Amino acid sequence: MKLRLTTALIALTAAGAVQAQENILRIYNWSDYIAEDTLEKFTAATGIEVTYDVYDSNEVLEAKMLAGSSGYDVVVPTSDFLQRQIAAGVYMPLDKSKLPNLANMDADLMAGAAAYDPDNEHAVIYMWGTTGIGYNVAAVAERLGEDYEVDSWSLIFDPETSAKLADCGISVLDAPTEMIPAAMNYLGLDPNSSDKADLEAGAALLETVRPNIRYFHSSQYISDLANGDTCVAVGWSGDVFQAQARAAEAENDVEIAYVIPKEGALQWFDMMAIPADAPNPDAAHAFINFVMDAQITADITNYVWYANGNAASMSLVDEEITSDPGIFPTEAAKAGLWASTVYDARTDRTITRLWTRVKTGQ
Ligand code: SPD
Repeated sequence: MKLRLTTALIALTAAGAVQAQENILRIYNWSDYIAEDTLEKFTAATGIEVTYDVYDSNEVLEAKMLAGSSGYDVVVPTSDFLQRQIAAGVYMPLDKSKLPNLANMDADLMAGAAAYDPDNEHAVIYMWGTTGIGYNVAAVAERLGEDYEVDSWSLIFDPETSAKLADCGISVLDAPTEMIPAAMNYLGLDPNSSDKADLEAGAALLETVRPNIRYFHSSQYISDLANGDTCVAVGWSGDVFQAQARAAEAENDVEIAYVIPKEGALQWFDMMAIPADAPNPDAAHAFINFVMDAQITADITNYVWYANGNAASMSLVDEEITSDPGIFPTEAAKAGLWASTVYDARTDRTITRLWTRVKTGQ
């Protein structure tokens, strides 16, 4: 009798543990990419507790996804990485019957994202942005002259220009599939080219300006720009605006600006997706649907300064954000934006090798 009771107790405890587990949602998202109260509100609305980890590189996320059993329920790859991860069977198709807030999404932007994920079968736009240049207005003017117009990739890629800025600190993203195409574009080559000679030319240009670059990192530049510890960063639009906001809050006399260079820039979409082996796909769907609520998306945009793909949220986004051409590019700037290239495995290996050479000189 005693044994039976114990067995029943164990069974109950195990069921309880499973249930408790089912009420946890594990999210893996980019750093500095969510409003302060989003997760709290989600838990209040659904009773689902959240664990939240961050990364600052698609390569790091990809390694985890390809290894499998990540334990995450929602992840946020950029659309080009998403496409090849879908091909590798990393994500489950979304159950759209659980996503009524899909009706809030901007049809044109979702159609753009569908170029990487036909019919938006596996993912929904979280935020989108551009990869441009953040800079300290006074520090750059001091070195290049009050009349110097910051509107070109030459700030980084012209060795004479970047040499004049090296002392105040230039950082670039540790993102080879963004930096090498940006250099190719500056050279007048197609940034979407997978041609080895073109990629080598882009990498060679980066090697030329390497002595002027203080570091390669994809998140540290937010605080460094804001504190005046660096003066130029190749960065993601919203992150640079966060640096601007932090400097303004600190009242430290640092003015940060963001520019989409006149030669053009990468436009990217970060996408919410559910790993095929997610422990809690129901909670994952609930979270994705929650984020697509107009007010929740607007709150995130208002906090992280990134454009979103949610048409219904736009009237709730601060005018300061909707009217900023660095966040919502003008039609003229849009014409110069290029979309991310999806590289095959061989080209990807070439890029990785070139990037190691750019960073280490070997
Ligand atoms: N701090 C959030 C940064 C989000 C950047 N997304 C990556 C875009 C890659 N092209």
